[in-house]
Amino acid sequence: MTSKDEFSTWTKAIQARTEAALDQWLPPAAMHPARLHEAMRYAVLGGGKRVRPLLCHAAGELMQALPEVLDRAACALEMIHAYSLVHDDLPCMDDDALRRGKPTVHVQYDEATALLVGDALQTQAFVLLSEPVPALAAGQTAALVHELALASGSLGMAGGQAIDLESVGKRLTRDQLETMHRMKTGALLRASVRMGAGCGRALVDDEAVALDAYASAIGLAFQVVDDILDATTDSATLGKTAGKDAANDKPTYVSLLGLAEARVLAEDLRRDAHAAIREFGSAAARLRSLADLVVDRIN
Ligand code: GRG
Repeated sequence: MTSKDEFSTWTKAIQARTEAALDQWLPPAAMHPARLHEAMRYAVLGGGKRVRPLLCHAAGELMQALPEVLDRAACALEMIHAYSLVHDDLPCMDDDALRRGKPTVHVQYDEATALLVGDALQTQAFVLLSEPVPALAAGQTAALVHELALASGSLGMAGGQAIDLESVGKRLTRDQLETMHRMKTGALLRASVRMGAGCGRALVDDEAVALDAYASAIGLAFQVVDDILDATTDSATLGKTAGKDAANDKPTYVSLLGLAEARVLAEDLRRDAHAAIREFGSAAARLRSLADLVVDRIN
């Protein structure tokens, strides 16, 4: 098997085990209140690239974490991510009708249900993550909860979203745009790497710095690529409405730098991500391939 085939087999296996674990850890659709539980499952299951679980498992494997423990962190991350998409699609935010190739939750159900789906997914993530498991010391569990809460809140994803909403129609400097994206998208991707590693053995200083530099580069690359895809790809391929950034007069890497320079930046960030984990050698091959997976979506 080539290393490319091996990586593709691994990604499919992690995506499948994440789907199965999410299915198990979400309340059954028939459980009272059934409409809410059905809508939560609609928002989470059967779609998405599962990038955060992939990062979590790859970083965790590097630190010899147990796969069953990583499933828990991966599903908590994915529930937070799914909640953010449901709320982002609401009419009071991005007002979108298409997500993962299907009608958004408020279109399929209604706005109040979509709001509650996001709320309940957020708390379900912490129910899952805070549950004591024999393989983790209590301090490790608390650190994981802290990491996810910090990445999701006003200093992370929710704060980034607030900046995003305030920025419509404005010109941001490159630093301001970077801060917004590091918070809105980067914080949860960084947490995916840090939580995966945090499920395993203790990190020595150099390892923590290296993983952080990797996560930081990949987090920003993800957003640069998302901006490029929004400007260059059709809705059917994306599974969500394309061209929305320009239509909504949102500052993006494409509007700031132009398409060609945005592509150069994505490649620079790929190189930064690879360089950051060089010292781990072949043990970090999957993290390396994940950086490629993120950037190669535009190629
Ligand atoms: C509502 C608190 C709150 C936050 C929303 C992440 C976010 C913040 C909004 C999503 C808006 C958006 C399209 C951002 C661009 C990058 C991004 C997160 C894309 C979607 O993530 P993917 O590509 O989605 O990982 P899948 O469907 O593959 O899981």
